[in-house]
Amino acid sequence: MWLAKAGSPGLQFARMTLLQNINSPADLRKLKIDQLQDVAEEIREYILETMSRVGGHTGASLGAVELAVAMHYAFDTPHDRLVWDVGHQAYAHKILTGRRDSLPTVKQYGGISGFLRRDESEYDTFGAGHASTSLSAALGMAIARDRKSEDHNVIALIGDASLAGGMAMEAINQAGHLKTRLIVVLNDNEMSIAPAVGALTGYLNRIREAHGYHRFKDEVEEKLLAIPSVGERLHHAAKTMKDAIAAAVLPGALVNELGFKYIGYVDGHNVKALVRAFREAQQIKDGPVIVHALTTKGKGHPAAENDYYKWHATGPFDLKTGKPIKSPAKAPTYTKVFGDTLCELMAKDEKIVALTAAMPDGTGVCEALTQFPSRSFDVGIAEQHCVTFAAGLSIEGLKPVCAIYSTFLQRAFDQVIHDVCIQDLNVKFCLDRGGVAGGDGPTHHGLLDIAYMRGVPNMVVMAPKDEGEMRDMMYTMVEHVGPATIRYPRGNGIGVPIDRPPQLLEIGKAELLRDGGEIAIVAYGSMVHPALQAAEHLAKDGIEATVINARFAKPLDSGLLLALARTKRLIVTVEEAYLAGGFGSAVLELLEENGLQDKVRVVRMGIPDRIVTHGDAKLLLAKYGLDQDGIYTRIKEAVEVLEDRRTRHEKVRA
Ligand SMILES: Cc1ncc(C[n+]2csc(CCOP(=O)(O)OP(=O)(O)O)c2C)c(N)n1
Repeated sequence: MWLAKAGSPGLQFARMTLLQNINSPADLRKLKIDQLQDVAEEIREYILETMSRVGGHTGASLGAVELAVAMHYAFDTPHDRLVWDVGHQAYAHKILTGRRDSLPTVKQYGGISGFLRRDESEYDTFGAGHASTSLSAALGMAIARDRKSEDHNVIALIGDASLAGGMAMEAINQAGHLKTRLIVVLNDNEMSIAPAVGALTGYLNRIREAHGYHRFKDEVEEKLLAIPSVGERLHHAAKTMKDAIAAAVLPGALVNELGFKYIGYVDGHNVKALVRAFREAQQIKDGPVIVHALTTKGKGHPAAENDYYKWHATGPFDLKTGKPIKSPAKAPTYTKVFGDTLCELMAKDEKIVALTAAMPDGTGVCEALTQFPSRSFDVGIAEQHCVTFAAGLSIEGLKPVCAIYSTFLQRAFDQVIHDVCIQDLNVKFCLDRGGVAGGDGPTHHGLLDIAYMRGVPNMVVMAPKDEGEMRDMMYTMVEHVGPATIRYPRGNGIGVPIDRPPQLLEIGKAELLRDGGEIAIVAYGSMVHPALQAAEHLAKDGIEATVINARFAKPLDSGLLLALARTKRLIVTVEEAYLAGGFGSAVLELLEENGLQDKVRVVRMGIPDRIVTHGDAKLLLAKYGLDQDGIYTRIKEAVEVLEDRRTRHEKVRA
């Protein structure tokens, strides 16, 4: 069968000769081992063809195709528990586990998730999206298995960059100590999203470089076995010696000293070799084992293999050339404005240091890494370390700027409190993807940062209304002494001029954008412009509204807000974040502290207490009323309630 795909610019068909009959891993296991490489090829073609139209984690998933095929073949999934780290590389796993035909819906509203979700499939044994969680979860499952006297395998698949994450290291420490039966599959492609960094990467590279040694020892073994009569004995002696050498030269401390057995390394694109290695791993019952597979990110597309950095994740692209298909952007992204402004500020102030935790492109720090290599650091997937490292830098008088996605900083909450704010250190946090992240979904939405940052003493918390104000805030942030946070959304700015030098803003001062009427809309960050548009729409209906750009969630502009509370009938707060503990909560707290909670009606607009799914960000925001129309409608409703009350009140008085 050939699956026809409408509108695809390059290859129009994905071959599905074998794949069409694989609706579950049980179907895969009915095939002969010799057919598996073909299955992998079909999957690869299908992923490429689909991603060229819808975009996704193309490079990462292309690199793990054979791993997925071999794991589902060698293990009895879902009885054997397969835990994927991050889950961005798991498209082949999705295809093999009943989601083949849904792949074109990946990351779209109502479609399948781009990561792993327990509610999506029984084969997604552990939900993921953030890195370095698989080993801890798998170890927990393995210990539970042992306690229940069950016998299934527990397998964690983890990338080389995620393995260097703190949690993974902590799990290795415990697994080696407990000697629990656990299989760790290391998907080693020498890459994070950017090239992997750190000492562990150097160590894995040394194992790769021992390739020559491996080949040599295999050849010697074969030759010894071929010698008649004494061959077996010589081979045994040599094997013992060889194992001793291997132990010393190859996997080294990580495995030998920490109690892991090591199988490897294996060509991660050779399904047969992988199946063999996994079967060998299943025989190891007395402790944890690492199967070290070498893979190539983007495997199977020349453009992706040549530039696997850019191909980690892609939008739609031309299948033949690999060139991205993009609609021209009207304005630069917030990420780009951040990266450029950071460099501008770094050029003027030598104390500024730029930090990213494995997201140089995603955060825009790549520019600083190029222009100021001695003052810029990619610390790897290590948000907690990043924050405390920044704390150390600031103690010695530097001004570290941590550029971290809002969702990933969640992991370093204690470091923000304990290592930065309690000591009132001069560390700056720039939170990209503050708000609804779109297709990446629940694990990637940045909806909590207002709450988690404003709750910590000493922290200044702000959000710009557009990319121009973002530049002002960045300047204000580096001039301010003490911890400060800026959050900004994913995607493009709104197209305001950004060529004037950034201005210093007064900390805790809001901006009055429109004045009049009995209603005040107090909007925060990305919601300011939709609020202004809603006010214009309301004005056409004869309803005047004051619009405030709050700028700061902490400290609040209490003078202005209290004045509004005394003079307006309705205050509407709007934010792209969870309502619980968010900006609107801060306004309510202020009113309560000043005894004004009954003076004015307050309506808070934001995200209610539920998990927000994946999908187009605009669509998701509209769903929660967080766009011009939603704000307009909510205010109209609130005004009607107020009018009703007023009429009733007047009737009673009459
Ligand atoms: C805590 C956390 N920080 C950052 C990220 C962003 N991220 C997604 S995949 C990835 C790279 C993972 O590299 P590796 O584990 O080697 O897998 P590969 O993509 O190379 O297959 C990063 C940094 C994340 N998902 N979670």
